[in-house]
Amino acid sequence: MTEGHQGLLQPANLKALGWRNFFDTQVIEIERADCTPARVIAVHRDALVVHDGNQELRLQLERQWSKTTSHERPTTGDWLLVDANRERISRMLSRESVIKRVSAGVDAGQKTQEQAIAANVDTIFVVTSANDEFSESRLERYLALAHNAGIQPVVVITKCDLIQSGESFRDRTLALTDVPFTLVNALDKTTFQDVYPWLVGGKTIAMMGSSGVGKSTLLNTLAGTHIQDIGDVREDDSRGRHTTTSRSIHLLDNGALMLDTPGIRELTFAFGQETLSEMFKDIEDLIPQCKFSDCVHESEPGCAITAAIGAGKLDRRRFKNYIKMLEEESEHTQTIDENHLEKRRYKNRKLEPGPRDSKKKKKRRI
Ligand SMILES: Nc1nc2c(ncn2[C@@H]2O[C@H](COP(=O)(O)OP(=O)(O)O)[C@@H](O)[C@H]2O)c(=O)[nH]1
Ligand SMILES: [Mg+2]
Ligand SMILES: [Zn+2]
Repeated sequence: MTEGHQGLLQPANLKALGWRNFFDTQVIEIERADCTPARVIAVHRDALVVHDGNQELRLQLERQWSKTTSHERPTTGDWLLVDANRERISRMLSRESVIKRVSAGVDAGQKTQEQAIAANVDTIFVVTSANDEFSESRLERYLALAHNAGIQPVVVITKCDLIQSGESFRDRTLALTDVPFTLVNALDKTTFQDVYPWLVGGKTIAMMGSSGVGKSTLLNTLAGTHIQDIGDVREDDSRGRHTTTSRSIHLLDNGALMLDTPGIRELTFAFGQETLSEMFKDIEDLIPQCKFSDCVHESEPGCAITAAIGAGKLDRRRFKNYIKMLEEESEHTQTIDENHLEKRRYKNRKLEPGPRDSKKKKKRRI
C-alpha cells in the first residue's frame, strides 16, 4: 500500500473511460480515500481485466461473488471500486444501463437465468449485412433489446461494397424503424461519415449482430490497426494458454470506447412486456377489435389481424415475430417467477420443514 493511490482519481483519465456524475455520486467519502474506481474492460473465465485510468489490472473474482446471481456479477463495462492495493474488488457500482441475455439456468430448479453481457453502454450498433443475412425479424429483436435497456440503437448495414445499390436495404430499414441507420463498407473508413458522429469521447458503443456481419472488421478499420482477429477472438492468458475473450472494450483514437460482442449469435433477450407493447402498438391496437376475445388470429371470422394482413396494412412476418417475441417474453417471465418462488420455498423450508418439503420434491421432478 502506497500513498500515491489517491492521485489515481484523475478525473481526466477516468472520464476518458466513461466515468461520469452518475457513478461519481455513488462513491461515499470513506471510499474516496481508500478505493480507486476501475472499469471492467474484459471478462475472462477466471478473472476480470479492469482499467483504472492509468493501467490495466487483472483481478480475480473472489468467492463472495459466487453467491450472487449471474447478472449481479461484474461484466464488461461495469465500474468497480478496487482497494488501494488494487488487488481486491471492494464493490460494484450501480449500472446506468445493462444488456442482459437469457440463458439456461445453472442452479438446481432454474430453467433460465438472466446474464449481463455488457454494462454502462451508451449506444448499440446493431450490425447487419446488405445480403441474405439482413432480416427484419432479427432487427426487431435487437431494437427491442436496445429499447428495453434504454440504449440508443443505430443500425449499421455492412458489405454495401458488394451490392450495386443500397436502395432496397435502405427501404427495408425505413419500413421497419425510424432509428438512425447507415450503409457502410466495414473495410473502408471513407464510408463511415454517419458512424463517426456516434463515436464520442468517453461514450461506450456496443456492437451486436450475427457472426460474420463485420463487427471485428468495423472495429479494426476504426482503430486503424489489427486489434481483434477476424472471425474468432482469442487471447493469451497469463499462463500462455489460449482463452476466448468473450467481450472486451477498446479505446479508439477519438476517445470512444467500443465493445465487440463476438460469439453472440441468436441470443435470447429479455425484451420486456412494455417494450413489446410500444414497439408493436399497431398490433396491440388491432387485437381487441377481433370479433372473438379468444381469437387466435388464424381462421376465425371477424379477425382484425387477418383482415389487416389481407388488406396489406399489416405484415404477416411482423405479426409472427411479435407473437414469437411475446411467447419468449412470457416464458422467460414465468420461469424467472418460478425461480423466485423456488428460492422462497427453499427459504421457507429451512424455517418450517414439513409439507412444503414434499411440494418442493414434486416440483423438482419436472
Ligand atoms: N467486402 C466486405 N467484406 C466485409 C465487410 N464487413 C466484413 N467483411 C468480411 O466479412 C468477414 C467476417 O467479418 P468479421 O469482422 O469477422 O465479422 P464478425 O463476426 O461480425 O466480427 C471477413 O472476411 C470480413 O473481411 C464489408 O463491409 N465489405
Ligand atoms: Mg468478430
Ligand atoms: Zn384475431
